[in-house]
Amino acid sequence: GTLDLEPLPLYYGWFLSRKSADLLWKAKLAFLERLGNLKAFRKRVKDFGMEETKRKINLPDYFSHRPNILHCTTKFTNYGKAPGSEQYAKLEAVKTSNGKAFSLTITALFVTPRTTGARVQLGEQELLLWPADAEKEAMPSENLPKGSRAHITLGCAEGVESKQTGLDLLEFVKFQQAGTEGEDMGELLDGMLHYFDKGLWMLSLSKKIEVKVIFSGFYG
Ligand code: ACK
Repeated sequence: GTLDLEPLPLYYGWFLSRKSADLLWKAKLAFLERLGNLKAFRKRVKDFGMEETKRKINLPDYFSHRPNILHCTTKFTNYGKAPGSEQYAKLEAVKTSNGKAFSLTITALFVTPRTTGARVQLGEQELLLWPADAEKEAMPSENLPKGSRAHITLGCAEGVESKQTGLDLLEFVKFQQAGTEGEDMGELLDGMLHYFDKGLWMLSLSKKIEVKVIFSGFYG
């Protein structure tokens, strides 16, 4: 018919399989436990609103808002109210990918005073589902690579919305684009820990984590 009554979802994204979500959750907990116990971290917690301490910092508690389902948002459509929603929903890639399985590559875990998340490296197939303006929308004055906002939110501090995780990731990307890799803090678990300014910590994984996901809309 002429009326398009199909409602748009709250957002589109890749949803982790139960097994992959468990795996990533464990990696996150191990990272937070180790980071919170690291002297270098305990000395640099001003931006987290804390005082330098000799005691272990409970980061899992600090990031008290935990997502129910682990996912990587591609497009926040807000039931069609967000700009560009209709166009996105009409993309050939979006229509044909609904319910399809993908594999996502996680290259790093990060912590900021606001959020903790996983950095996702998108391949060619995945980039077809990535909105052209995702990075520009977040940082209009920057020219950041397509897909550089891709992330999985793993936790937010009290009073912080999960949308912040992608914005925080772009803060790291901005540093890296400017040729700053951060201060080398040595090896931690299965990766190299780097400290950037203002409470930004990134663990670059030496062994990337592959997660199984399904692309679909989330209606809430
Ligand atoms: O953790 P996230 O990527 O951040 O997943 C959730 C999901 O959509 C449902 O809320 C993300 N989100 C919320 N608002 C926006 C927005 N304006 N732009 C991009 N992503 C958003 C949020």
